[in-house]
Amino acid sequence: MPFYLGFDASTQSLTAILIEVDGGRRGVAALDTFRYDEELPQYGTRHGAIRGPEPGVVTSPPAMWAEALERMIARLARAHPREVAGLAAVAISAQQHGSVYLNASGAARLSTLDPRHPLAPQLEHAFARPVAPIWMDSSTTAECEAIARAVGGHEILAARTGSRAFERFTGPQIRKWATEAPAAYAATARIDLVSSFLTSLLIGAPAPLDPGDAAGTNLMDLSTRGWWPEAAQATAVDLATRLPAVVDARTIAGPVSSYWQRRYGLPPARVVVGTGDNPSSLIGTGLVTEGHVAVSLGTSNTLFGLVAGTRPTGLRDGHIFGAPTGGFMGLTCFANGSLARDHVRDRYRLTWEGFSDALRHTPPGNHDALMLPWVVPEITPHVALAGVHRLNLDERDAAANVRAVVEAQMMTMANHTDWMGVSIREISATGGASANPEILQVMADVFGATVSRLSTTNSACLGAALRARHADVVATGGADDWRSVIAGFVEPAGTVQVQPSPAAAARYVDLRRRYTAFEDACVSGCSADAE
Ligand code: ADP
Ligand code: XUL
Repeated sequence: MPFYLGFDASTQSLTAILIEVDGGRRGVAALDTFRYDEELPQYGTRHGAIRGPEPGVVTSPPAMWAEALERMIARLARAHPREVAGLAAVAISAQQHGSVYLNASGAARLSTLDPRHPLAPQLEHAFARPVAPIWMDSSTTAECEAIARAVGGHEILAARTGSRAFERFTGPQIRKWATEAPAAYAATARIDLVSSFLTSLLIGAPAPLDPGDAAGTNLMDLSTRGWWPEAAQATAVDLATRLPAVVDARTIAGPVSSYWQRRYGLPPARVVVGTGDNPSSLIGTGLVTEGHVAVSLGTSNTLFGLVAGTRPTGLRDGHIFGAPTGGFMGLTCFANGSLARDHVRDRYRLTWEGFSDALRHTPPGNHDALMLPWVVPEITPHVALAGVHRLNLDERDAAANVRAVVEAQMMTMANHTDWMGVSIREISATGGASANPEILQVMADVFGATVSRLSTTNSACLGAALRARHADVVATGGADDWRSVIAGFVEPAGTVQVQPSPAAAARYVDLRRRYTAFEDACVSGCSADAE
């Protein structure tokens, strides 16, 4: 009986899901997760990352991801030997934009890993840069401007690559490092994204990238789905030779390497090219046709869905990425997701139950009290300096602050995703906070849309397992049919639905305008009280 394995290496944790498909019988055979802070404390991360030393700099140790992958595989092999032995295919989903810098011996080491020894110590000298800047880094404003200038402006960059230059995108991150540490850059043989790094470890060879993750670099030409030479030149010397190839998202990168076969008894299962967590979530939320959107409430909040592939000009917000289904997806990302919700919960010493109570006992619209919850620098809208701003909101009123943070997140998401041109009537919710029905009620009311909570909160991980299944079917001569791949895993039957209240939805029409005015005022220099 074939089993398929998906991993999601997110900001704070690594999750694995094993699914089984036997004709019409489909199910989840295993689900396991662990948090980096708790299980690998020796790396010194907080919420999976390390901040500083300079303002805006946020990195993670790539060796931690490698060790996490090995520990997870060891756990799965121990707890589910039969399923692991029956593995047909595997795929990685990973946080987007983060970059891993391997030196020449590191790149060569991939194929000579010794199965008698653990992975991480064998990679000790593999990195030309010991840390990986991640999507939360906001330290590259100067590099964004330099790259945009060199290619003829942000609009030209956006038309080619799907995005204006963004601080967290890999191109600006590479440019900063190549400028600051030219010798170490010269000693870099290969620059991976997190997805291709982990896929390389699985196959024991340099792995390619898919157009979903590659589009998160400001370097990929959407029309050719290959690197755009002008952008590469504008970013760093001889960059193209250091980047993985971009291939179709259904490509089999290789078999599981002999390291995993010998050390943990894995079969030589097919490993599909990896992708970012958002493209992977597109599959895991079942968005294989246009017209629906999903909202992921994870460390970041994201709203995404399939789009026609063009991007209106003149916009600051949003991105176009390649979609795993072969077309394009639109996405808008908000940095202040669970960090902002956690901040408010902790500040008022609440449990999630208390947080939900506060939402239940406060009215939609919150008596016009507003909060801009920028606990960390914000991506959408662009805000370089973190700060929590309040309007008509008493800082001592815990319940009002809880409602304010959730309403703010939903209103800013609704306001900044008009550009996708999708009339939002139905939303699939995923990510850690989608487990909270009171939060989903605010989402339904603000968007005036039905919100479906999927049975899995980790759709990125499920999406990885489903991508593995899809690529395996195609590789063995089967039909390229996404609907049949997701059937039984992402079904309306397995969801909980939250309906908008018409009175509450009407309340937000006006409040969204006020929120925009408050947000605009603060983006251009806020005078309100900041925490
Ligand atoms: P990521 O994948 O980005 O690491 P997750 O999607 O796993 O993040 O979400 C983790 C977050 O989910 C936690 O930080 C927490 O804020 C949030 N979370 C978990 N349970 C609840 C709940 N009942 N209500 C609100 N938020 C929750
Ligand atoms: C998307 C983005 C985040 C990360 C982490 O552009 O930056 O969603 O992928 O989840």
